[in-house]
Amino acid sequence: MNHSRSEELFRRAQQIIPGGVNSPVRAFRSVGGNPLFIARGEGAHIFDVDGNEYIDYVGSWGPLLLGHRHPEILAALERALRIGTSFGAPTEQEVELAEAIRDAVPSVEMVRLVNSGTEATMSAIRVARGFTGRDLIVKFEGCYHGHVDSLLVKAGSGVATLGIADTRGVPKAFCDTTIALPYNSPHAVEDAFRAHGDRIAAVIVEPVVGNMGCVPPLPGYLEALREVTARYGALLIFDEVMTGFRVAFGGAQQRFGIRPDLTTMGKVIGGGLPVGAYGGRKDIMSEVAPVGPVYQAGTLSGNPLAVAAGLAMLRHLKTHPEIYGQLEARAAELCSAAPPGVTVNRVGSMFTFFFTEGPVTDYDSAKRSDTARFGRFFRAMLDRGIYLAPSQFEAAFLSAAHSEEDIRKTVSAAREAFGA
Ligand code: KE4
Repeated sequence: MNHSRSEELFRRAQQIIPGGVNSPVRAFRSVGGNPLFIARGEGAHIFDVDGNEYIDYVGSWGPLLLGHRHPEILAALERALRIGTSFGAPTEQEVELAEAIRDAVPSVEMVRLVNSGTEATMSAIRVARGFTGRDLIVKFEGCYHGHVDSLLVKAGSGVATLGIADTRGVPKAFCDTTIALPYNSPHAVEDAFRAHGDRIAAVIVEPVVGNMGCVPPLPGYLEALREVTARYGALLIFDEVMTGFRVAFGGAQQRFGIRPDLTTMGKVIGGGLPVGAYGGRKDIMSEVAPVGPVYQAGTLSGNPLAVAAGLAMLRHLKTHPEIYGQLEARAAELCSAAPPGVTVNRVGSMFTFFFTEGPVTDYDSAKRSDTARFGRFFRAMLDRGIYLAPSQFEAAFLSAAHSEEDIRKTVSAAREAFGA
């Protein structure tokens, strides 16, 4: 494949943007080679600036559950453009999106819209601290909750891919208020609460991890988190930025039947535009300014264009519940292509091929993957027109736009690539 235009743009980009990208994982650093610059997307496909076509399994890292340029989302954006782009004042559609989220997510009684998943998690932990009057936050190694200073402690996702145990620039004091535990270990959580229980404000967890690669909760794990947090008067925060509206219409909390105190969301609820949200119990959300003493704000929060796209997305998912069964079946068919020696973790339409014997149940087992072999597999698939997540420690995503033909092509490409 000719990538000369991407290479030219990458050279230019690196002069002015750190690493030539606006988010580290896009730089393809852990898979070798240069990133592709994308010219346009259509359905389940993307086209790079050299005219090469790919079946897209990144989907903008989760938001594009309906694929690129879904007509209902484009129509909603065109309608929104006719009234303006931003007012910095409340609009009816923001109320409609908040109501659509409340109606879909079992534990959400009130919700605040923000502009990214990072803002959602940063705000949720501040509210948890304000509500409980406690300082400590528990998170899990390999989980990533956005680039929140105090949560970039042994984080997963970009940090794991870049091999940085912790990031520079975060004062030790911030790390001292964060306890990082192994995922899928109820004993580790029990021990932490036994030692610090009355100082822990909240546990924040990806109920299905996407950011060390896809790692599902072991049976009983989420129940154990729910029980121990309730027992010690700490809050349980489900970070559903990735799983929300993806692993079920009501998110992982609906799929696994757990009721967290707060939920953070993003990605799908913006339909490809910048939207984040945090919400949950009314008594907790009533702590948020201007009604309560916990401050949080945002110039473009509830932006009319982003809200229009998000609302169109949620309305489409609500009226087409069959999408979730279709995603389940096609993702299962796709993952059947993995050979022995490759561990496939999948929940719904998010999945990862780990190049290790497995099982992969936490960060330590995920890190045993052969990342060089993953890199070769990634490039072999790219050469065959399949665009996977450019990192062993990321989830790939199937959309409702992926056809049976796309799946067949991908399975045969994977069989060749695994062989190579
Ligand atoms: P954003 O601030 O990137 O919108 O959301 C942060 C975030 C929070 N919580 C979870 C569970 C997330 O997965 C994310 C962001 N996910 C990464 C993908 N691993 C976004 C891709 C990127 O960083 O470029």
